[in-house]
Amino acid sequence: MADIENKKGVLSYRIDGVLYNKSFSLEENSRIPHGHIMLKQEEVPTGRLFHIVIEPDKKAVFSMEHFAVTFAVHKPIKKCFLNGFQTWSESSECSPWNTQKQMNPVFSHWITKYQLKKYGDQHFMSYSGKPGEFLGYSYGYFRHTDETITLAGTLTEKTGYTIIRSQVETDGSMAEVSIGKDCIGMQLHASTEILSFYIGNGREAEVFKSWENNFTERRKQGKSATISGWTSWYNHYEKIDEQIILRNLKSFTDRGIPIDVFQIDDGWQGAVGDWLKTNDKFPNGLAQIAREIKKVGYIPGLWLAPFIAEESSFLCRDHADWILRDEHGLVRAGYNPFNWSGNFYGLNIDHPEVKEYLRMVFRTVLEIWGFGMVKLDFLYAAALVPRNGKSRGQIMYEGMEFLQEITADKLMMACGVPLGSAFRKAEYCRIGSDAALTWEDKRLKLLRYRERVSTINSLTSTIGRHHLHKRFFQNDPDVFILRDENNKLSHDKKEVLFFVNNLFGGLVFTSDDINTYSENQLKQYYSSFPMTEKNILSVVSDKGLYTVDFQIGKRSYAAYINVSGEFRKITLQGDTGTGWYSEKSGLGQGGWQFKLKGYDFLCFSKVQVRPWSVVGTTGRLFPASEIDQVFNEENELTITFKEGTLLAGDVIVRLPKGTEICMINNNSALIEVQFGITTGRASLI
Ligand code: 9PG
Repeated sequence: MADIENKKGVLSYRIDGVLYNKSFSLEENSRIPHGHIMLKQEEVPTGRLFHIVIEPDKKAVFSMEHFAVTFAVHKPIKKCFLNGFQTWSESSECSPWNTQKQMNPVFSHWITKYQLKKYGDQHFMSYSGKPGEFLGYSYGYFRHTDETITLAGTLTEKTGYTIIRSQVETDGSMAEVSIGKDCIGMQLHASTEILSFYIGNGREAEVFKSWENNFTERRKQGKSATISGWTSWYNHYEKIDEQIILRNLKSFTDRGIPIDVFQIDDGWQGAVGDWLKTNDKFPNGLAQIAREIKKVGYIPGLWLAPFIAEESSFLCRDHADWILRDEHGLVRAGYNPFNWSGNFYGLNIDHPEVKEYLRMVFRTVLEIWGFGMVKLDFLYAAALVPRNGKSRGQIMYEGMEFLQEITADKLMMACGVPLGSAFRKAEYCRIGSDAALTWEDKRLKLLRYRERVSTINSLTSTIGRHHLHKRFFQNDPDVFILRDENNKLSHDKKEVLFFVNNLFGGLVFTSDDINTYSENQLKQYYSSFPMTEKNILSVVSDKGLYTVDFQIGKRSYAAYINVSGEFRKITLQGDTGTGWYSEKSGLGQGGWQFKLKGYDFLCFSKVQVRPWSVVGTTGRLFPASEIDQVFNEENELTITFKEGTLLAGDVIVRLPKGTEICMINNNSALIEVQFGITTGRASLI
């Protein structure tokens, strides 16, 4: 911790209308007008935990305006990451000299004035736009030149959004970090722990582990599994009906594909807000469809946006008092004339009738209709305005607690939510923007709209936020697309997206109609089964080229992913004694150089030193990840596959030097020697 220097804290608050701006020490408790600041610090592996309490004097009520503490980090900085406001906000590592510019001011003015989009933080936060100044929420880190990381991460978002600002010297030599709360609207009557966070420096895996271990809240129901599935949105959008759903369901069951979840997205409901009634495209209701889905062994999933209502809904007409208001009237959460009737509004989730209604909705969906998973969307809308003495983040947190309660033992996937408020509340959480039918939305990118629907935007955040995966929920990278029709993505781009989602995702969905798949597309889809847990060890990003070290079980892998449009040079890791295998390039060794074309990737499995170990398999996204066990009896090998393996290809096994004959699952193997590595290859089909 020698490199992290405590600077000071600052706060602003009003008491009976009088404004106090104070600074305080981070070394000892302080007396402030009408109260005290109490500090608790605790040393933990790689860093320190801070718990900061404001204790108002008897009868004093603090109306909070600002609260932050600052540190100096004295260590050269290569890269900087600050987590974006919510699910859809683009988040990735950047260089110290980069600028984080606010949305184009004219665009921002229009969308704020007419309340067209309230997805981002532009309506309450300002960005300086100066080189080296970055702002984010809940967590952020520096990657130093000595390969360590300095990480700041919230320990709870109960008292609101944790805001992290960093000011990095543009030469990267050092930085100042401030960690604070969005506390506008917060009223303190009693002793309150306003800020608690971890800050530390060390090896990447260790600092993230330390943060994770000290995060205050526990999980609802232990760890959830990595799952695959189908969702209706990214092919049919809101134009779904009963036939489309059942036809797609059949395309999976006809082929015996072992997906976990089959999910109906937006388009089934009477209106956004009217969740108890289906529209006339679902004349038989949803209970029957959920039953059909369960019957074939999949978990039925359903999309809802519980904290919003569109203007044409009965909810808006009959319960105008349920809609969120501020001093200007009803609070719009956005405008969507394409899929919905136009304006949609946030609900006042403090209203007892709203809570009662939502309880009834969830009881109906989960217990009467029988859905086992819900995708809960547009959640940010509950917390657009501070109210009732609570900050935005406090309201968001309470909203997530409420959803956790009413989803009970069913699976929740959260979307359109400030991520920190969903930590350990949802089993699955979308961590990027929507994927699109094109690669990028160039117009919205120019306007610096971070929440834009765009495939490369989604992919960037999927990689950028990978650290959250399995620590706070399972990451949902959004869908892959392999189909030919109804999209403009090139073949290569689709393959990269498919690989990235399978590598980083804890929930791997598609919306493709797999009936339209060619033989090759089916093979490719099958190559991702069975779904396996990946353990990401490191990600190095270099202008669109990502080098990822990871493990599946005990097997080590290296992937090179090029999302830039240009050729990139890659070098296989290790010395010449390190063997690597990929289907595209065959056997290679450490030091080998490859040219990777734009929008391409290579995935290598590391050759084990032990004879009789599997080097790789063909027809797999992750070579050899489908192998369960290898039994060997005098050069006769029996190889078994994990449950859920859909296609067997060739298997390549390392053999002892000089082996001349080998049988693999009763096929005689083709023996080869390359770089001193003897292998046997046989087809297992
Ligand atoms: C359903 C969809 C899908 C999707 C969600 C969410 O207008 N917009 O900018 C906009 C942004 C995101 C969005 C829809 C509209 O997507 O992420 O998976 O469920 O809602 O309406």
